[in-house]
Amino acid sequence: MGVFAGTTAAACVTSSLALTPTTPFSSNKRTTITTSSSKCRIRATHHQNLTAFPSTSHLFYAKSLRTTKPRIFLPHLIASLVDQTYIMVKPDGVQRGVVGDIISRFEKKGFKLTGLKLYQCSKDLAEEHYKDLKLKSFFPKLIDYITSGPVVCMAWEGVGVVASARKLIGATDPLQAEPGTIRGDLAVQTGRNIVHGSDSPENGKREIALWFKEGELCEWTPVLTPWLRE
Ligand code: IDP
Ligand code: MG
Repeated sequence: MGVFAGTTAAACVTSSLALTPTTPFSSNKRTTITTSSSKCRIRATHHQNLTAFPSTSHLFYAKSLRTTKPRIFLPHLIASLVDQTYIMVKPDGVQRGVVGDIISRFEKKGFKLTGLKLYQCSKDLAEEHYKDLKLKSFFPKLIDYITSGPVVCMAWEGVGVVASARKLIGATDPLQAEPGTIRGDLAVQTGRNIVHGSDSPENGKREIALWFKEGELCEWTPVLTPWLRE
């Protein structure tokens, strides 16, 4: 019984430690642990030490526990810094089976996916999307390439997402793209560079509006948000 209770208490302490990265549980002298049969109850005078965040976290800062001046948290200012970008896996990326890899890189980075679809685009849509390149000699071939098979259309959201996505994608010419970037890792030629990313926040908005219909985008709050931004 004693061994069992001790083991249970240790397990509870261990799990509390795992949730307390900045404030070690063992350093809180006013914390008491009581065990009864197979159940373990932990009572702490400073409950914040049992949470996943330090006690002064602006996210989980209980009014009754305030001892110091709270930090200023202005979510509307963060919201005004949030950009959207249009990312598209081109037909060669779909054919080569790297869609999952490409999506995964943006997910792992910490951006928020707000729109996703497999889509066979028309010539008109491809020409509108690339209208700035209309006078380039490669334009007809580019339109043939983009309309040669389905593409994967994505809308991603986040602070600095436009510039960061361009870095994740790498240079237009895959042979110039740094290893570690999508084009640097997965492609060898400009005419088959497997992915598109908007080049400015304005174009991000324009391209998302061009490729997605109303109702195809989702507003949601990832549960990982507090683990990505303080
Ligand atoms: P980006 O995709 O890196 O933004 P842009 O200059 O906007 O590059 O060109 C759009 C796309 O047009 C490129 O991703 C590529 O697919 C194609 N492209 C650009 N330059 C050439 C070229 O010299 N030959 C063939 N295709 C090109
Ligand atoms: Mg471009």
